[in-house]
Parts: sequence; C-alpha cells; structure tokens
Amino acid sequence: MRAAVLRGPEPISMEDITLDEPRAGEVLVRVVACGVCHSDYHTVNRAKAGALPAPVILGHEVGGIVEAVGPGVMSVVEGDHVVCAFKPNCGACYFCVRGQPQICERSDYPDRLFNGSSPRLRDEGGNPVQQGIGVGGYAQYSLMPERGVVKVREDAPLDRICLVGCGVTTGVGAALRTAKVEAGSDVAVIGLGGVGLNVVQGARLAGARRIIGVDTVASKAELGAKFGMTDFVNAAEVDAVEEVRRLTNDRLDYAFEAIGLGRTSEQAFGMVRRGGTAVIVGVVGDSITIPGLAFLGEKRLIGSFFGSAKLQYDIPVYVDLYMDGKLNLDDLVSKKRPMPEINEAFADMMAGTVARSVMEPVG
Ligand code: CND
Ligand code: ZN
Repeated sequence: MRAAVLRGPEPISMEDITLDEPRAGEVLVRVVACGVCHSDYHTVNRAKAGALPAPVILGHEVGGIVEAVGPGVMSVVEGDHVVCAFKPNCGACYFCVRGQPQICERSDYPDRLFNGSSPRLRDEGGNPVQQGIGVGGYAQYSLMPERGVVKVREDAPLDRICLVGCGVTTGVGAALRTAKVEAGSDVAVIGLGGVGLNVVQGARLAGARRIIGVDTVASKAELGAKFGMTDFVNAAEVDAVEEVRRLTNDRLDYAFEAIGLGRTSEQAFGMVRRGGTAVIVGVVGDSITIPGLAFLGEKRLIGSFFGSAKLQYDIPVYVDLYMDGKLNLDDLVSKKRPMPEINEAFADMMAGTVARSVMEPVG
C-alpha cells in the first residue's frame, strides 16, 4: 500500500509499505479519510529533534471500511463502515472494569494490538514501521485491534465522521463526560483548533450559558461562533485571564486548555472562580506551576483523556448527533487534501488557518 512515512527531520514522504493479514482479534480497515490532529505534530517535533525511535506512519482520525477480519472477530464484518479509536480498551483490565475504559492500562502505546506483535508493517527494505498513536491512518490501510474499531451507520459521510475518532470525542467528551458541565454554566475554552471547537460544542450541548473562546488567531472569532461560542477573547491583544474574569464578573465555572502548553494551563486555572474547575485537554509537554494556596478556594485542576469516552457507546452517539444536526462537523473540515500533501496540511494547522484538514489516501 502507499503510505506517508515520517523518518526524521526531513518532510514526510510517500512510500510502498507492506502489512500483515489480520490475526486473531484484529481488523484490517481500508482508510477512506483521516483527519489531521495536533497530537501527530508532537511526533513530527520529536523527529525534527532527531529523537524518533523508528519510522512511523502518523494519522489517528480514521473513517474507513472493513476490508478483512481475523479469527474470532465478532463486532464487525467485511464491508462495515467504521471509525477507528486511537485508544482502544481491552474491556477486562482494572480500569475498564471500573468504568474508565479511556485509561485502559493494556492498550498503552505502542502495543495497541494487545498481543505484543507491533509493529506489523514493513518498508521496502523489510524494516519495521510503526503505526503512529496506534492507528497509522495516513495510509491506504490500518491494522487495528477489534476493541479499537467501532461500527457506524452507513449513511454518515466518512470524510466527516472520521473526526469522531479523536477531535470530536476528545473535545465534546471533555465537556460532557470529564467535566460534566451543567446547564447554565459559564465556560471558557483556550485554543480553538479541532479539539477546542469541539469542547465549545460540547458545552453548548450541555446547555452552558456563556461560552468564551480564547485564541491568538483573530479569524477564530467567526469560526467559533459556528459551534456555539458566545464571546471571543484575542489572547494576542489582551491578557486572557483578566479579560475572561472581567467578562464573567469572576464567576467562571469551567476553563478548558486545548493547546498543550504549561502557560495556557496556568491561565485556565487562573481564570476559574473559587470552587471552579480547570480541565487540561491539551497534551502538555512542559510543567504547570500554580499557587498552592488557590486550593483553599476549592479550585480543581483535572485531566481529560480521549473525552473520558466509553468509545463503543459514545462514537455511534456522536455520529447520530451529527446526523441529527446537533453536532457541527461540516465546519470542522476546512480542507480536504490527497495524502501526499500531508506536510502542507501540517503547515496549515500550525498557522491556525484551518479547523481540521482531512486527508484522503491515493494509491
Ligand atoms: P490545533 O493546532 O488545531 O489548535 C490549537 C489552537 O490553539 C489554534 O487555534 C491556535 O491558534 C491556538 N493557540 C496556540 N497558542 C495559543 C495561545 N498562546 N493562546 C491561545 N490560543 C493559542 O490543535 P488541536 O485542536 O488538534 O489539538 C489541541 C491539543 O489537544 C494538542 O495538544 C493535542 O495534542 C491535544 C489532544 C489531546 C487529546 C486528549 O485525549 N487529551 C486528544 N487529542 C488531541
Ligand atoms: Zn488526536
């Protein structure tokens, strides 16, 4: 198959890759569309720093069609439309059984096939190639564990609902499942990319009163409004904490960080009221420093992973909400591009000119 392979500091390029037949409990998915999420870019940054352990195919927001199933697979058959989940759950570990499948301890990367056999892809020289974040979606096919593949309705367009594989579930779930935003709450979202815009629409679904978006790119004012944002704060022009506190009269209930920076995480904590909750959704590579005395005001700082999703239940529900007009996925897809243009898609994301790009395989 043709796939976009990241090898090091140089740009990603297309290569011929071979992959195994699905073994027991595995599903081979033909990729129809794959969204471009910032999480992939953390790996690009590692590669730029010369710290990539092995060649990798990035991309983890896949909508596709089942091509083949391995022995024992019960939940999908060939031809089913599916969304791939970058964090599968085993259904049997301590965390899955206690109702937190989003932090399943058996599916930590890279062994997301649950059988210690990763990687199962090889380049033309016969060398192993990793599936980035467990999916490897910038390719014609992805080999997935059954527990990371969810059957979805066939009338839903795969070039939209692919985004449910990460950004939608992560953002909407952060509001609905992790924070459990109550109707009438005031909410701020720092970072209005593919993830943050979904926190905005999750808060809207929850019935939030005021939803304040914070970004440094002025065009996000118009874009955010399409998802339910009521106010926009341009962090390039004003102090985001002061401005949000002023707008809410110091009564902000929830703040979500959806960028991945220590500084903006500190801002999220700084803008919520006493007893309020700051939720860290971004993948923060540096440290977060907060004044300890703030905890005397019962402020809470919590993490959110994959929208605290019970993915086998949540993914079909989010697809239904889109098909019922209650989630906006159409305005999330700013651009569709053929797979060889992945470097350009990353550049768009870093410039903040797109909500999401969606890549389509060529072969
Ligand atoms: P994307 O790059 O699309 O959006 C980031 C947004 O933040 C852009 O609109 C920027 O303009 C804006 N921004 C950048 N710097 C600032 C700043 N200082 N102040 C205000 N706004 C700023 O990223 P994405 O939406 O794809 O992903 C966001 C983060 O979420 C990223 O860290 C990603 O890795 C993470 C994430 C987490 C999870 C999870 O399960 N927790 C899942 N997927 C992605
Ligand atoms: Zn993602």
